[in-house]
Parts: sequence; structure tokens; C-alpha cells
Amino acid sequence: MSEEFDQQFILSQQQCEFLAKTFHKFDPDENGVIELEDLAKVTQEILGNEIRSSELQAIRLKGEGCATEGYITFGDFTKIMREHMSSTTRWGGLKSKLQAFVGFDSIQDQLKEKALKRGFEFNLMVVGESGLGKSTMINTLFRGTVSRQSCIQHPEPLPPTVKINSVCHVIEEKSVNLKLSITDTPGFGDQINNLKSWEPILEYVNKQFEAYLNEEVSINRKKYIPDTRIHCCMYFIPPTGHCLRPLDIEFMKKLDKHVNIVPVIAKSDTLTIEERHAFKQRIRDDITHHKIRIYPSGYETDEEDEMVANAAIDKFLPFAIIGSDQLHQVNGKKILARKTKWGVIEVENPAHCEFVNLRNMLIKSRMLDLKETTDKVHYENYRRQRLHGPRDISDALSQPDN
Ligand SMILES: Nc1nc2c(ncn2[C@@H]2O[C@H](COP(=O)(O)OP(=O)(O)OP(=O)(O)O)[C@@H](O)[C@H]2O)c(=O)[nH]1
Ligand SMILES: [Mg+2]
Repeated sequence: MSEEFDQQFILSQQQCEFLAKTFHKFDPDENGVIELEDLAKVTQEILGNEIRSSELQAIRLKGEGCATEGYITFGDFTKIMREHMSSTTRWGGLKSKLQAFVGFDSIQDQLKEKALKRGFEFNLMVVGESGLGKSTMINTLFRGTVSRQSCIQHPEPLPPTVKINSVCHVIEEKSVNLKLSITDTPGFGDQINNLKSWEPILEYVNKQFEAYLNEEVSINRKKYIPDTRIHCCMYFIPPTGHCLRPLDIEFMKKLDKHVNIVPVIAKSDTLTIEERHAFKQRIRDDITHHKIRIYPSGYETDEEDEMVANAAIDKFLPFAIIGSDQLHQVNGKKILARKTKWGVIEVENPAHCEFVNLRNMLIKSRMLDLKETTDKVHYENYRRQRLHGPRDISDALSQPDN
């Protein structure tokens, strides 16, 4: 620990006394040392339930680093605790007690008000071959016509390469404004030779990082940098019932270090329950075999509740979805569904497909986390490589070992 830190981070008398009192519970003979084995117990007694297991692990490692013959002195113990305290607000019993109400709990309202005033941005990219239901799914997700029409309904000649277009909308729900940008990639995988279909998409993703970086490092920085970085890429797997195709593997492997990929099985109403189950399992095996990083299971988290939630989401991946922007009458209610000759497939019925699980993850529970992961993992990676590494970042980042 640096000397500067030693001088700056000073414990109050109350904190010192509390640390000493708890330490001595594990040092009854007052030798001024505790056993390394007891470090976790002392820490837990001081910090209570607030401590995370990853932090406890880090404290234990620090203890191992400074222990002599399996014992830790009080001096080293306070240093370890100070280090913990400097990096978090989870101080447990070391927190100062307030004599009276101060009112800073209103910070929650202040944050909410500020965020609501500015609104939220969410940039979603959809990738998959033509006709897999990408536009329909976007409309299903956001309950409106927010996507461009299919080029199947309005036949256009196939674009020569993957052309990327972004459409921006502002949608409002209970006075929350969401600036939603949908990036579509028509033509992906539709060529005779699809070897480099992923390339323009990677370029597009990196271009948004570059624009953000330029704003960040510019001398006259904007107060609020517009965020066009892709927060989530929904990858549509065709419902072949076989396994991932080389094109799918290639795309996900090339992009997974740059963007959060959420794979979905498109048009899963075309598969029987058994086929869907077996297909899903094969895709999961392929993802594991090719070490493809998908969201959220491919991202580590310290938060225990998030780990549990991730495991719950993980068992649905890739989501077998069905999309529809048409409302149909079912049991007297108008619902999003697909009407076929043999019955009605309800999009929002968990017994029919996993659309609700996908929507809950994308919109209800993980929208902010997707943005944070983009910023803290993917953009950070780009930024680091760009500021240290070669100018041609696309080349550097698409190398297999990056
Ligand atoms: N069976 C079935 N058909 C679907 C589903 N989702 C969309 N479709 C139909 O598939 C056709 C193409 O859907 P789009 O949403 O336009 O497909 P797209 O992927 O956006 O196609 P491009 O814009 O050409 O890339 C339409 O006729 C949709 O009604 C689905 O889940 N199941
Ligand atoms: Mg479309």
C-alpha cells in the first residue's frame, strides 16, 4: 500500500475501537495476532451480510500475502480493512451512525429526475438472414411499427454487400422517454459467398466506438456524449433443426469481443417441441465448444443476486422466439399472435414460446446492464487497444487471440 494512501485514509477513533474489539475476540490471549484461518470470520463479523463472496476472497488473498507463519498482526489487518473501505461503501458495522435525519436519501429521487429529464438511449442491432423475422420481432418487442418493412414483402434486388442502416425512434411510457435505435443489417448471409459477412458489421460496431472515443478525448468535450454504441446484438439463428452453421459460428466468434450477443432461434413455431429442445441443446453445445461469449452468461458479475438471475436466463439461451405484429382475438382478448389454419400461436404465452423471457431480459431487467457492459467491457477494450495499439483497430481486434 502506498505511503500517500496511508496518510490520506485515516480511520476514526470509533472505527479503530470497533476493529480492535472484534479483532481481540479472535485473539483472547492478546498476542496482537489472529490466525489466518480466522480472517474471514473477523471480516464477516465486522462487515456483516453486506460483504460479497468475491470481496471476502480478495481479503483472504491479501491476508495470505501478509501473514507470517499463518498469523496476521493487527496492523496488517487494519491495512486490509482500510483497503476494502477505500473501494466500497459496504462498510457494515464500521458505518457512522446518524444522530438525526439528514435527507440525503432523496438522492434516489434526484437521480431519477435527472435521468428522466435526459431520457434513455438504447441501441439494438438485429443480425440474420433475410426473412427470419427481424423486423417483426422488433415490432413485437416494442409493440409498434418501429422497424422498416421486410424486403420480402417489397422485393428489392439483393444488396451487393451487407448494408447497415439505423432507424431512430423516441418512444414514451409513463413519462419515460426511450430513444431507441434499431440497426438492421439486410443482406447478411444472403450472398453466394458469405465468408466475410461479419466484416462490415464489425466495422460498424467499431466505428461507433471510435466516434465515442473521439468525443471523449476532444478538447471541447460535450457535456453529454451522444451514445451510438451498439448495446445489444440479437443474432437470429434459422430454425433448421440441425446445429449452428459455419456462418453463425464465424459471426458470433468475430463479434463476441465487441458487442453483447443474444442468440435467438427465429420462427421457432416451425419446429416441434422435441425438435426445438434438441436444436437448442445442439446450439448450446456448439457455443460451449467454440467458446463463444454470449450475454449474459459470458460476463462475470460480483453480485450474487445477478449470478442467480443469470443462471435463470442462461437456461433459456438461445431464446426460441415467435414474432408477430398482428393482434388476434383469443378468449375475448386481443393479443399478439400468429393465426394458422390449425390454431393460434400466442406470442406472449410462455407455453408457446420464449418471447416473454427475451423481452423481460432485454427490456425489463437488463437494459441498463447491457449498456453498462458495453461501456465497461467492450468500449473499454476498444479504448485500451486504440490508445495503446495500432491505428487499424479492426485488424487488431479481429485477431483470434484478442
Ligand atoms: N412462422 C413465422 N413467421 C414469421 C415469424 N416472424 C416473422 N414471420 C414472417 O416472416 C416474414 C418475414 O418477416 P420480417 O420480419 O420482414 O423478416 P426480416 O428478417 O426483417 O427480413 P428482411 O428485412 O428481409 O431482412 C413475414 O411474412 C413475417 O410475417 C415467426 O416467428 N414465425
Ligand atoms: Mg427486416
